[in-house]
Amino acid sequence: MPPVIFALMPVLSLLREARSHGRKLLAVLVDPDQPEGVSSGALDELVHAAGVDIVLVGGSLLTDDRFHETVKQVKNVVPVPVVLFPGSVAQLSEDADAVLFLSLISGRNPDLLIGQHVHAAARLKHMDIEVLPTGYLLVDGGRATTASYISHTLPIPRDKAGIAAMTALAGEYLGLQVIYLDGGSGAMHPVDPEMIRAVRHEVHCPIIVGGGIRTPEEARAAWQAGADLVVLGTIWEQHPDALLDFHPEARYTGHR
Ligand code: 1GP
Repeated sequence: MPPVIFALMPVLSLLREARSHGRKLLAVLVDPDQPEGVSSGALDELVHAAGVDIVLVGGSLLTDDRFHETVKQVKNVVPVPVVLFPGSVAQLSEDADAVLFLSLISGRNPDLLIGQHVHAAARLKHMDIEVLPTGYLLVDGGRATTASYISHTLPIPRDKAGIAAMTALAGEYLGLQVIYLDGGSGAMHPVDPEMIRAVRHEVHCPIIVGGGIRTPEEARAAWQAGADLVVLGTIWEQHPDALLDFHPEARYTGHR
């Protein structure tokens, strides 16, 4: 008998379906620039044990050339969608299931609003990969982050929920299908739940939140405020076992 191959649900459908059922999703971010590289076995175990729904791969700056190798390695071991979170047009790979096609709408750098995208489009049209039009908002997380430095943009002040909400709404009016609120990797403070709530109040599309989330309580606060997908980067890189505390049973919030 031929092997049964399970097709993965498109990522946008996964996000929308979760949103409509109030099911909260968890993603881990694999930075291809980690000095040791990724341990595939450890990643596979963790993704299973912690019930991770999506694995993101990408970084603001790559100092090494392990990107393609990392995407392949991750895709080979995890049973969930692998989604690119590209810091530049160099971070596109056909081996992934989807790509966050990011427009940095919190900033005013034209190259990251519609610039790099033109180059990316020319490559993506030859790839069999789902493209997710994503409004990306950098939010001040208490320290300068690589994302903000590299992108030449100012993050939205942490206490200006209204700016974030109107920026996200403008993004949705422009046709973006997903909003990503990011304090930047290693942020001192996660995005304030008040800001997530304000954005949730204005937009209908799925909301991703990441940056500085280290505890299940912080993740839960983000989910309760309206995040559909929470992204963990630094915490699982530094303490992989900590991921087990984010198990799905701890996730139900009853909030949409
Ligand atoms: C950054 O949202 C991600 O873009 C993850 O951030 O590394 O702080 O978890 P952390």
